[in-house]
Amino acid sequence: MRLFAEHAVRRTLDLGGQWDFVAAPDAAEKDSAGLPTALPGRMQVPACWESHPRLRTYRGKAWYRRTLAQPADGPLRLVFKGVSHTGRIFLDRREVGRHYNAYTAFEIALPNVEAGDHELLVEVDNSFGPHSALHIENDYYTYGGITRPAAAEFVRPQYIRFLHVTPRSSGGKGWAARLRVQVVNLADRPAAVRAAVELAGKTVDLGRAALAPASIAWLEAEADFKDARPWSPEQPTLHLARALLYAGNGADPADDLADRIGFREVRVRGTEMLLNGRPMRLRGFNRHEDHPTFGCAIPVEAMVHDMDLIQDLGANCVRTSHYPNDERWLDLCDERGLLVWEENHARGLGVEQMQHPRFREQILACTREMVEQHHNHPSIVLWGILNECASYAPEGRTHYQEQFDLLKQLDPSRPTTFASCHWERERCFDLPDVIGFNMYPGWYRASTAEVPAVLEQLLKVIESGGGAGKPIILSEFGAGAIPGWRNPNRAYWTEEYQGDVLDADLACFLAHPRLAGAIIWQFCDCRVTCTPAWAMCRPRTMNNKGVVDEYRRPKLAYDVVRRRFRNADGKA
Ligand code: ADA
Repeated sequence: MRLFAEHAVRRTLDLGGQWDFVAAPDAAEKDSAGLPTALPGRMQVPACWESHPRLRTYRGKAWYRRTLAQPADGPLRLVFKGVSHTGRIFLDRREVGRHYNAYTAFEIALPNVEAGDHELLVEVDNSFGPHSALHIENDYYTYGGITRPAAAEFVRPQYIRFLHVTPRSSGGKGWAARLRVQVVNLADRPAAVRAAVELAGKTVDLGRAALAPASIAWLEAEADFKDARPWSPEQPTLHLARALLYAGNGADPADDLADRIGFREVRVRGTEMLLNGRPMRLRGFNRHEDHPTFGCAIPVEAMVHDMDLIQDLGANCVRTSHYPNDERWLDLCDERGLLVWEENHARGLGVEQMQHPRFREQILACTREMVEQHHNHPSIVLWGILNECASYAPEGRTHYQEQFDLLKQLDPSRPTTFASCHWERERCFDLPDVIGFNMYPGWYRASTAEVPAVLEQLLKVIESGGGAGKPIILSEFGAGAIPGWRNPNRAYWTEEYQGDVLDADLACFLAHPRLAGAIIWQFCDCRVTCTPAWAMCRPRTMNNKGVVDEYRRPKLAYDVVRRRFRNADGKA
């Protein structure tokens, strides 16, 4: 399920492949609980159901079913890396778990499942409605299906849930790291365990713990890794960290969990961001997980193609607008040295939407899951929240404050940010470590000739609005171009005009001493929710601001951006 093996001890079964399937309107026979008894279709896992010719715009419920063979009486851990938007999981028709939000993983750990065949049924719902505060009609498409990998894990009653490694440089004396392992006791009686972590040629003992029945505990230790080779975009050296869990006085591990880590440190110093003590300036792309064939369930081979294009363009970073990404994409970023701004799932929510009765619970869960699940990726250098939400209002500010507090509590090692678009109205510039701002000179406001003046105006607003002395990233800018529409009149929507806008933007932003980054909106054209409101400003019902189109065919802007990015100071 990752780009490397996570387990040598734990037995796992990849649940990928063809499942039985039925969409709600076609489910003729149901049991007394309303679950279908006949699932005559077939659907791939992972995939979006919109990839199927009959379900291209289907919004609603659907069911997936397969048989699962439990090898022996004992625990079963089901792991879903992404079900879009809501998943309810049934084992032998009994609901065993549920999860909301397409973009984070969840587990269902059952202490005792009988040996033999079981029916695994998953109800998936991608509808909008009062149950959903984050998935709403929006400027991107939210698909349906089991869209990321899934697995069954035949764990022991005690297993490792998380391994978190936090590296830090020990002031010129090499590297050190904090090692934390979260252990779950599924049994209804106490258990004694011991944990260790193997990393960079060392085995570090994390000590013993007496676990209460049905409980969770952290074991941790600090250790030096003086000579470890650091991770950087130029030399993205990864180390395999492997947590081992021993039951009682056992000499053989009862469970294991591996992850890849990089020794690197991100800090903010005044208006600069530092990576391993050296100034880091971001130049890159916002990227939606979207593809005309695969929807958001992009296969690794197609992710690699995106990575090849992004790096060919000379970018060094990607922003996961506007939700946590597939961890295999993050694995690739780790391997290829692409820096990541990862953010939680929210785009453009106004005051009323942030007061939705489910908003707080759903966004806090998403934030927590994102940070817990992606803690080890060295490529992630910024945690972001709440793109263009109501940070201009006191009600909104309360949420920003709470989420920044949560981020710092979960991971104090990374700087925090959010992307605003509110100019003088903004009330939250004082909260994050790094300021992000989205603006579209030459598109929604001003002309290309006015780019430098608009930037100076923005800098003043930020300095006087609470952001003085902090690093500033222009987190979105760009223009729409209908692929293939070229016209010497260089009018709106032509590929020529998009190139002109990005050329003017990058000439100004990349060289500007006050900016710590410039991130183009966007890498590829993406599908949007088809409502009259969006359709009227989104020709093809696509957001057409990609530098490549949805099939990744370069527009004229590709070469413009490539020239600018490849000269880091922005000279063409
Ligand atoms: C906003 C928003 C993006 C996208 C963009 C646009 O800044 O954050 O998601 O909608 O505008 O294309 O207008």
